[in-house]
Amino acid sequence: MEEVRTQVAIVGAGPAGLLLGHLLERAGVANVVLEHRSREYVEQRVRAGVIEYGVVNFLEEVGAGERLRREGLTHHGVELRFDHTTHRVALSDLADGKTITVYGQQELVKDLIALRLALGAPTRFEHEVVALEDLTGTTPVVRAKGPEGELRVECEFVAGCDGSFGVATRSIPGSTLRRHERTYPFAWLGILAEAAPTTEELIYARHERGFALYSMRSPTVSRLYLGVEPSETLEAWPDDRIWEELNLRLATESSPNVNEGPIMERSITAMRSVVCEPMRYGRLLVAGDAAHIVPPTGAKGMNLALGDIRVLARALVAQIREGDNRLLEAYSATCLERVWRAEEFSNYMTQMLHPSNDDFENGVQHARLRQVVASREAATVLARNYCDLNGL
Ligand code: RFL
Ligand code: PHB
Repeated sequence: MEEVRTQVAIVGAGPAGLLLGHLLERAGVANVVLEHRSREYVEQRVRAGVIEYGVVNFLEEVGAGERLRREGLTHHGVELRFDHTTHRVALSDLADGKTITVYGQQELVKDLIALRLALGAPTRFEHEVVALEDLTGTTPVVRAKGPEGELRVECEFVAGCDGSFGVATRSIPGSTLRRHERTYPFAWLGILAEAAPTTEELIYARHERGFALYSMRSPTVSRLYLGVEPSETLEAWPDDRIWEELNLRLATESSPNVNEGPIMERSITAMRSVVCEPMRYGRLLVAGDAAHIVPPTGAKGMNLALGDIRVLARALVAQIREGDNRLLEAYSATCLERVWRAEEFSNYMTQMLHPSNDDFENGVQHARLRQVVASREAATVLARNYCDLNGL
């Protein structure tokens, strides 16, 4: 068995774990990243696409935003489509000039891995963490299984950045952990297609047949989603059916069709809201999807994860380098305040845009949508939350 000592053991090389590793490296705090999957796998995993204004600025400030600034697509508005009519929400006008940036999550993951490898920071891909031990003692231990056998990491702190199915939150005793959860009666079927985006801005559509979202990754790649039943399978959705449904749900009189092209990637994701409290247990700190999940309708998941890391990196550096524990003591409460705001916004967007079987609910959805397009105050709240909820 191989044995390693470090100051912070980071479980997971998603956006959260990689950004934490980067910030700790910059501050001279020794750390090891342990990732279950291969480098190729995490660099290809297609997920989020929208990065908030403050998060983009923060990434740039810490030296991780160079390609993001160059290749990311800056958007000043989004469209809300319902009752076969499209309404533009002028995000920048309503949110003090702020914008959002469309940039694939896996591109940010590639950038952070490249920075890490350039600094020679220890990164163990294909190492599955199987146990976290002595979390309430002074020297916690992380045990992992890798291609060459077992690895034992002794550290001062463990950062659980291992996503929603990881080992970190499961290591918090049930008597300490409170889990708040809601499951929605729909899922998203997402595709990535080699097709030039039909529009310049994202379109969130509420149609009687279900939800649809038009997004993109580059001038030649479109990213689209359909709201489907949670029990749906990809086998039931051949390419023709996907395009037909997207066209039906997104059509307006002035733009009746979306650009079609070969589908490069497809998946179905269930929609859930989850908050785990507290986000700390002894010397274990959890961040990102490991601690909370939002339905993707508000585009908040990755932004929240990166927001947690900004708080966590400062707290760990203050504790380890200066012996100051105040930020670490406040870590969970500081994050949860922002997490619940993101949960509220994601829930609001989800409930407003996915038609229901319940007619009362549909009436409420219409009232909400009409309020957003008719009231500058309502649109301002949406725009501010959409562009910069994390306010980094
Ligand atoms: P991740 O990205 O899941 O990374 C966790 C990593 O931990 C590894 N791991 C382990 N490693 C070692 N040992 C173990 N035992 C391990 N168990 C797990 C995993 O392999 C993985 O590499 O979590 P992180 O870093 O917290 O990042 C969170 C984001 O990935 C997530 O919130 C977003 O993708 C959510 N999301 C969106 N967020 C946005 O901000 N904007 C969006 O536009 C947006 N769109 C989306 C989304 C998520 C989606 N899906 C697929 C859930 C659209 C979709 C469809
Ligand atoms: C995406 O581009 O993948 C995307 C955009 C907006 C969302 C969710 C996902 O709300």
